Amino acid sequence: MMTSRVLSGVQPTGNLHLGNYLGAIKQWVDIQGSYECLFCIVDLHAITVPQDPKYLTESTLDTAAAYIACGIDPETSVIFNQSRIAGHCELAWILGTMTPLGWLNRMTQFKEKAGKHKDQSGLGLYGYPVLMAADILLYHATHVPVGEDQKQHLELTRDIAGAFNRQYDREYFTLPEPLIAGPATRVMSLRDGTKKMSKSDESEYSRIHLSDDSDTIAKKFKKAKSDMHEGITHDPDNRPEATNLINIYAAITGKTHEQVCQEVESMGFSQFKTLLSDAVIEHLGPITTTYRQLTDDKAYLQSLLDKGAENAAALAEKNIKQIKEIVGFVV
Ligand code: AQP
Repeated sequence: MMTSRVLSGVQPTGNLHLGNYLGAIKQWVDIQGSYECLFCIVDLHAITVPQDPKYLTESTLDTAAAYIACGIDPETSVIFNQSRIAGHCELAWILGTMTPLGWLNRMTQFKEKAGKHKDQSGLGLYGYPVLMAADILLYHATHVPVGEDQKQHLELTRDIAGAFNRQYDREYFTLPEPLIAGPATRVMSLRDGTKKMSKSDESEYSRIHLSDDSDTIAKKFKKAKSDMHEGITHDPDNRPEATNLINIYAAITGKTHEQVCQEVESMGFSQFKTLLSDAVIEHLGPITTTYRQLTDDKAYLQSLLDKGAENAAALAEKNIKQIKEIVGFVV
């Protein structure tokens, strides 16, 4: 029987936020007992926009700490950083040769990140989705838990896997399934309910960091954008900010949207924000404490990534050899 294997990752581009946690890492924790799991720190993706080398190193170790603090068990899941495994780049090149430019031109993340400066953007940023396809296919992952923003890249991964299978006339790659679950698959900025919460937003008040202390979390929710409507209702089209706060509250408390809506419909924003920030502080408290302890122990984090790279390499090397043989390379 084929192994059900999960691969997912986060870029070490700064402090992780509530969107990374609710959209991705919390889902990883929930499913880690049901799949063979590989959780990657995607440093090759991170350098598709310029990074300070010292900060990248620190951020990579901190991301490993965050994974464990959130509840990933390093004894049963493989935690590693992408650049240690040469197969990611090797497979990305092979897959790039069968990815039509038309497919890449449709990718909204590139359009958003490159903005008006498309011609000045690097080839790496443009080819980001091909590298992501390689990350997943290198390990023959069957399931990929991600936030809603990565759905389009996952669809492209399936298309690229299909292109490889057609080109070499065999069902070599299984098409991976996205796992986009929970009530907060797309957490929005606290300053603008129509914009994704992200590490690169200029405003610190747009996001809650996993390392924020209680006072900071309370302050950020207090300043979160609200609207002029009565009560609190889930209405994505007309009330993006209220809807976002409801989604966060549901995901943090494990309640359904319906339960939350009943609980908060007659509240004003101020009362609801206090309820929400108390719930988030209580949930994140133990995560933040463990995270701070772990980030102080660089030697442990380094040894964890060494062991993870060894385990990931065992799988990757076997698979990339097979792939090269299919392509016709002398190995
Ligand atoms: N706002 C979000 N809501 C739900 N899930 C999210 N993810 C990211 N943001 C949200 C999920 O987290 C995983 C890692 O994504 P990433 O490393 O690309 O995180 P990011 O914060 O989007 O990174 P950046 O560099 O800050 O990106 P931009 O340039 O958008 O600002 C993925 O599973 C993602 O779905």
